[in-house]
Amino acid sequence: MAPSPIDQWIRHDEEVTTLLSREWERQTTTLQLIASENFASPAVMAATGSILTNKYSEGYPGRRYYGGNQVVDEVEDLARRRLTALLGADHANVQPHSGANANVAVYQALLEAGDTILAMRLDQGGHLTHGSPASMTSKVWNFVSYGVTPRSDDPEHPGELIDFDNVRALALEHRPRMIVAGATAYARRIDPAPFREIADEVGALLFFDSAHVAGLIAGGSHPNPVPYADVVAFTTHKTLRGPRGGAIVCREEHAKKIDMAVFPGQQGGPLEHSIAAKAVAFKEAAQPSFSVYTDQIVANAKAFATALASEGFRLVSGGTENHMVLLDLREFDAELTGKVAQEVLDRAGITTNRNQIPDDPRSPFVTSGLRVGTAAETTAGMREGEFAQIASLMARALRGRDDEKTVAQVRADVATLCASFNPYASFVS
Ligand code: DSN
Repeated sequence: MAPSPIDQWIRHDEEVTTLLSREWERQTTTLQLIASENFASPAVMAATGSILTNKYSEGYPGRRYYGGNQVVDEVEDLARRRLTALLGADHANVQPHSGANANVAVYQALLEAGDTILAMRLDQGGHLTHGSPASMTSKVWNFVSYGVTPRSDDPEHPGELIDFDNVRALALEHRPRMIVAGATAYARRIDPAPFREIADEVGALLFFDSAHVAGLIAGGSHPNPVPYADVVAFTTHKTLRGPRGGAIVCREEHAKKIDMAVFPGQQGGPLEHSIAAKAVAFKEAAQPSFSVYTDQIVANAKAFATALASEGFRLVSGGTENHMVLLDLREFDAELTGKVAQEVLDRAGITTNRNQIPDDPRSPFVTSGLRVGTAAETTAGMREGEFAQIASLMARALRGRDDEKTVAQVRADVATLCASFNPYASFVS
């Protein structure tokens, strides 16, 4: 088994060392296609594992409830400065432990319990925190949900796109206090301008949840919602390629309320080791090479989508303009569910996640869809040719799913491909 470079620090704990080595092996010998994952840089991982994990620092720079925060204050200030510069925002809060926390903090900061929020429905591409019945958000606020346009098989006029007529009609009918733009399973570019227009028409706040596309925005591959939205929240570990966590940027007028909602509203002590790692990631994302990277993510997704379509998969929304492709499996094989596809692909060394598609007749646990993304393997150096190859590997494994030999052969081919694209090759001496 390949050694993990961090083994040396924990070799006295054999059980954890063994588990980390196994995960190292899994991540570097199989394909990582989960659209919300990426390979963080060694610098990001080093900061995440740094001495800052020892420090309690409830509060904000210059206003802490504990002593000894002179250095931590500088770390957090650096992260905030880098983030406001990266996105051109007035104010940044880098403390949210996750994207879900960040979203709830936004609602808590700017709304009263019971207020109406207009957001995208989970099965149409929205996030759990956009008012899913399973999320606490739906118990506190009154969510009204918009969706996507009906399916269309006309390549000139694709369907399953955000239905702005529906957004506007619902906004006029329900007069929400807030409109949420942003999605978790939507392969098209989300333009903030029409959302702002509708929000202005009904006097609503605009919250852009850019969890998935924050990196594409930072790299300039997608439009920046900051000039349009009152508040923008995101995760730092998806296309942005930082440590696992969340962040919020907002207009100055909302800054105090946002800060109060994150701490003490939602959280206690911030994770300053993660905040240092966020600072590292924001600096990495500000480099010209990051724009090259995010453009490549999108180009790879387009090539992947084309190759998957030629294997017989139906592309939800007719294609992709971001880092993900959402597949409707029913035309490839009417019997194949997302759950089975995910399990077969796992056996073949291809990591994906099942996902509901718009108007999915199957439950969220079974699904008719599969979501794949290109951010991680683009970090590993893969280009359009490799993604075309991956589409063919996926189709082979799924067609031959009842034959263990076929699945094993795909797994071997995946390992061969991954051997040339180890994201940490230069990190392992
Ligand atoms: N919704 C998860 C995802 O996109 O994978 C993250 O919250």
